[in-house]
Amino acid sequence: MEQTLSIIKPDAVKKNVIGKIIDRFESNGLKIVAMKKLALDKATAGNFYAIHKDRPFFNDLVEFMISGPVVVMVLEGKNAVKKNRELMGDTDPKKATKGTIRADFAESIDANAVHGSDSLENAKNEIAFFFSQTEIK
Ligand code: IDP
Ligand code: MG
Repeated sequence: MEQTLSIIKPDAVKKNVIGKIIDRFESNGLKIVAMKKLALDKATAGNFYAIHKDRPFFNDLVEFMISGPVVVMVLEGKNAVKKNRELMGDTDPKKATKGTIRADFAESIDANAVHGSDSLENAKNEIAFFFSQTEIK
């Protein structure tokens, strides 16, 4: 069993598709073992995406992530990290395979509906960034 961090980003929350996105996870063998809805502040969003701080899109990414509430979840299942990335689809929704979350619910590379950890090591760090062990059941 693996755990990974998922975030439903502000664009998808605004579109009222939280339930539809969660259904993709639950229908594909991923269990929600922790979940909260919150509004990120600039410092928190910047720290979460610190790995991208030198990329040209960093400021836009942070502004986007604080533009509205997000839903942060820990997903658990077999090969959860890879499974979640498959369900999400390509970073650019225009390149994402039909039937993936980003192809179906996202508009653009900056407003792309979901975040998902890209490795088991990053998943552990990202889960610890948002949740204490007692919040994961
Ligand atoms: P990922 O979310 O598929 O893992 P990353 O490369 O880790 O993609 O980038 C993090 C986020 O930064 C993306 O989900 C997207 O919102 C934003 N992003 C990535 N590349 C670009 C870009 O070229 N232009 C604008 N935003 C981008
Ligand atoms: Mg990434």
